[in-house]
Amino acid sequence: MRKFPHADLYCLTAESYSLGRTNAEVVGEMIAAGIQVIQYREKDKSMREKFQECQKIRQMTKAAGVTFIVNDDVDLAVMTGADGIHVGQDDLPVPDIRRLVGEKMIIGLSTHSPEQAREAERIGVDYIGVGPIFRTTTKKDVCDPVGFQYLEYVVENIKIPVVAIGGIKESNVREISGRGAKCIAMVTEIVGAEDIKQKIANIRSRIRK
Ligand code: TZP
Ligand code: MG
Repeated sequence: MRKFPHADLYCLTAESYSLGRTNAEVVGEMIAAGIQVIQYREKDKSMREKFQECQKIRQMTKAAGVTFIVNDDVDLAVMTGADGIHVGQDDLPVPDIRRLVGEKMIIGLSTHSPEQAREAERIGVDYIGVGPIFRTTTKKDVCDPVGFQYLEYVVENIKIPVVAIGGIKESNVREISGRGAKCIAMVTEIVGAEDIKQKIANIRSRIRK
């Protein structure tokens, strides 16, 4: 049965912020640091390039027992044997994705309001993204920050796992974990670190357990 793992941190790829390292190199560092969930998110490459990268990252994550999730492209997720697919509110509808991918695959959905979170639960989403918590420029066409009120709403009212995302850094992560977020996603703070292992250790030392 599909299952979103217990994980304190959820890491995403973004090669243009990775200081010249490839996505696969960055994923290798994340795995070495003990990260349990990794999402392939890459907006600037051809489908063929993304496919080849996902094949490689799938091998690496599988060997390490790490959950591998693909952003946006359901075909890429299915064809590379990913554990999950993550979509946004304007992507393909979740019930249709579920019909295509079956019961085993994890489906994650980005949400920005209590209504969207409740609907996600109703339609069988496995975990929700909650954000952006802070202003971020990593994602294009991103909406305004959702505010702590929405984060607190989901922590109190939503039973499926919640992943907080958007503008979260080593410097403010405690504020988010302190508000009850059990799983926290970061893009640039981690892929853009000179020493990814050290950065993850620093972040972990700040998360409220
Ligand atoms: N979804 C909501 S905000 C965001 C995504 C993918 C980008 C977060 O990037 P960063 O660098 O951690 O602010
Ligand atoms: Mg999307």
